[in-house]
Amino acid sequence: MKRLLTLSAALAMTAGLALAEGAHVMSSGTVTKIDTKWNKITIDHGPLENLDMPAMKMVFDVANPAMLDGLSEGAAISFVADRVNGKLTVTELTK
Ligand SMILES: [Cu+2]
Repeated sequence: MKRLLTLSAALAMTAGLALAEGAHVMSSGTVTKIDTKWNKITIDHGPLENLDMPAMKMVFDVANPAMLDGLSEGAAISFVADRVNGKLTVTELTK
């Protein structure tokens, strides 16, 4: 019985980790504008679950200017957006 309890505790921990990982899920969008001078990107994005935001077109800061390298307007991307110092910022981006 004790072993069973230990196992269920381990399962509960795993579920908790899965939830935390879920908040990190990639969102999809289309790049509509790239601003390398101010390190901003405009994305026509689908719903952002972690930010509780519906689909829309909006401007984000980018966490790292290198994320804009090789990116072109009209590109379909997967990305993670989060609030960094109160600003909506793209923290991960893949083409
Ligand atoms: Cu938005």
